[in-house]
Formats: sequence, C-alpha cells, structure tokens
Amino acid sequence: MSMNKITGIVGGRERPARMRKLLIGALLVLSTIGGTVALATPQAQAATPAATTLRDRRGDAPARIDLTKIVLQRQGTKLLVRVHLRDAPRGNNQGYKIWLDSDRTPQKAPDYTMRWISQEYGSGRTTGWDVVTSPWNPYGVGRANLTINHRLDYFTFSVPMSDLKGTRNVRVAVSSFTMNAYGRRIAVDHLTARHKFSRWVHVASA
Ligand SMILES: [Ca+2]
Ligand SMILES: [Ca+2]
Repeated sequence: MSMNKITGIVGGRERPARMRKLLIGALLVLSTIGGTVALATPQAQAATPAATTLRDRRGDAPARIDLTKIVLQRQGTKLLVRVHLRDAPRGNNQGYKIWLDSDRTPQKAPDYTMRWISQEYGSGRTTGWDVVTSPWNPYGVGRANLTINHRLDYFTFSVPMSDLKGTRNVRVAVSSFTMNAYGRRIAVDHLTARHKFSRWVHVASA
C-alpha cells in the first residue's frame, strides 16, 4: 500500500518534468520549421479567428453518419475541421467526405478534399468534386491528418494552412454515407445538401 502511495507521489512529481521535456521537444520542432515560428507570437494568436459552427439537421440519417455540426477553427499553422455526428462512427461501412474552397482561387469548385472511408483516409487537391489521387494512394496525396475520437461522436481533420494557398476565408461541403458489403451507398447525409457549400468562414487575418 505504502509503495503504491510513494509511486503515486513520485509519478505526480515527475509529470511536470516530462511535460517540460515534451515542450522542449515541441519548441525544437517548431524552430526547425522556420517561417512558421512567427505564427506562435502573442499578436498572431490574438488575431486567430474564433471557432465557427455550421449546423445540419439532426435525425435526417442513420446515427453514425448523421452530421449534426461542423466546427472550423484555425489553430496556429493548421485549420481544424471537426465533424460531429449523432453517434460515434464504428466499423467499416461508413464514409465521410469533406471539401474546402479557398477564397484565393478563382474556381467555384472545391480546391481541397479530405476523406475517410472504411479504415483509410486521405486528402488532396481536387478536379471538380473528385480528389486528385496517385497510384500509391487512391484517397489522395495531401497532408491533412485525421484524429478519431471513438468514444465521443466526432472526428477531426487538421489541414496545414500552407496547403490552402494563403486563404483568408474558406467554405466547406460535407457528405457522409453508409455502404453495403459491396461498397454501394445505402444511406447518405449532407451538410444541408449535396455539393452545396456553407457560407464563407473567416479562418485567417491578412
Ligand atoms: Ca444530419
Ligand atoms: Ca443533412
């Protein structure tokens, strides 16, 4: 019992040291990136726009693909796109597609897409509403990362702002679907409607 207590205390005291190590590691990583360090200054943080929530009707699709809200938020050098569902996605029979349109490009079509289908995810540039793929990755060759919260009902893509070509405002379209054993869609939900963009959302200051 006493050993457990001592271990607990030592563990508690050790934690700040470990945190410091992690912070130093993070700073080293940041300093190697070079140009992006400027974004970590207090001025730049103060200018970061607040999170924006875009809502979709609740109950218009099966729970695991039922989009309820999409939250867009700049975080340093990344844009976070968090997709909230009525229930946590599980299993292999769900797919999610997200498109981003930047205000810095003249085309009305999307510029960038992220997708998570079954166990695979990818991201990249678009041709119309399709992702530009490579022979090595049929889901795209962009640099967005996926974080899945299996316990809670959301997942998050983080997109490097550098992939968005200096965009100040983005708009987003989202769709989700369930598939049968042959990969055929059997239910679909869209953020409001198919291939319909949200309003423009401010994500970066000049
Ligand atoms: Ca919905
Ligand atoms: Ca909907």
